[in-house]
Amino acid sequence: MGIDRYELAREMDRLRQLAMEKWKQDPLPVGRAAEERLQREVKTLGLQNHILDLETDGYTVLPPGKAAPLELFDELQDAMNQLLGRAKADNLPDSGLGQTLFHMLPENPAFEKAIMSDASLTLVTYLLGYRAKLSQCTGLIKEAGAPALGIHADHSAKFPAPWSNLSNYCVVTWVLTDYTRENGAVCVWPGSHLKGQPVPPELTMAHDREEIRVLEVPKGSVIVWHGSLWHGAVPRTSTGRRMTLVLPHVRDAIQPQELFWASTTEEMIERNAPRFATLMGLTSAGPWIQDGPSRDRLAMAPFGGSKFE
Ligand SMILES: O=C(O)CCC(=O)C(=O)O
Ligand SMILES: [Fe+2]
Repeated sequence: MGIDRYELAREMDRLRQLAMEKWKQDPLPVGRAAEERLQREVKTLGLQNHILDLETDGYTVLPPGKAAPLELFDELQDAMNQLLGRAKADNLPDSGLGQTLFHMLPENPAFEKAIMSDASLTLVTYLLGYRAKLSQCTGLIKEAGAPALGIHADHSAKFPAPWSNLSNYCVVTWVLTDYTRENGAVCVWPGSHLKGQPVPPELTMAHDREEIRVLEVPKGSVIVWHGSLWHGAVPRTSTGRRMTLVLPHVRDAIQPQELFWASTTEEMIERNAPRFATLMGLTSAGPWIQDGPSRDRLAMAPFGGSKFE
């Protein structure tokens, strides 16, 4: 027997009604208004240099204290450690990602705080617009001997190249343990997002090239990158654990990798700012079944043509 589609439509409608009530408290802008609101937010939060980094290098690092107090990083680390004991984490052996914990968001409210951090969310807005949706809430755990992660662009295996300068997917990575070369830090090829092409096969293991920068940044940092940026991770040689919270996002019309509407509760929507429901995909027009799109949700769509909607 399949999923009860009538019940599914009713459940989704219930969440979407609540999302719409929240939206009315803070409707998201379209057109010129989107750009103007974003400019104000960037200025208020002092993110101008990070925007320049995203333009020129394709990534930026929020230093400790900018996205959230260090206590939140401890909370996130504890939440992941608790999950490690009981959730499946061996989906992708030999991928270079380490142990992976998928769809952690409903397991602990600390993840909601990370997703809603003003500074990182504003950078997501810059890359994907106000209607960006969360695509994954995933934990990576690497131990001694973890191999290098091949250099890749996250737009690869999703969108055909050449890619325009627009980001359609971006990653926000919360550094929960210090990143050093020995600890298996993320590495990037600054400016490679402007190539608009996947990494050629002969460069996927070119971690030692001079163009590659290893991001040796302390716990408490948050790294944000454009979906076309070439990046990977160096191998972990030191003992102990490298722990990372990975929060990829997508533009409104793109299908997220994890089904957030399937685990979002009314309490989660209620206790967060209106944008949370949008991140969960609950203010997007689709997906629908026999109920079809609603006129109200179609009216919330990014119809003004600005990349910041
Ligand atoms: O932290 C890592 O090893 C890199 C993960 C990665 O490539 C990504 O999150 O897109
Ligand atoms: Fe990646």
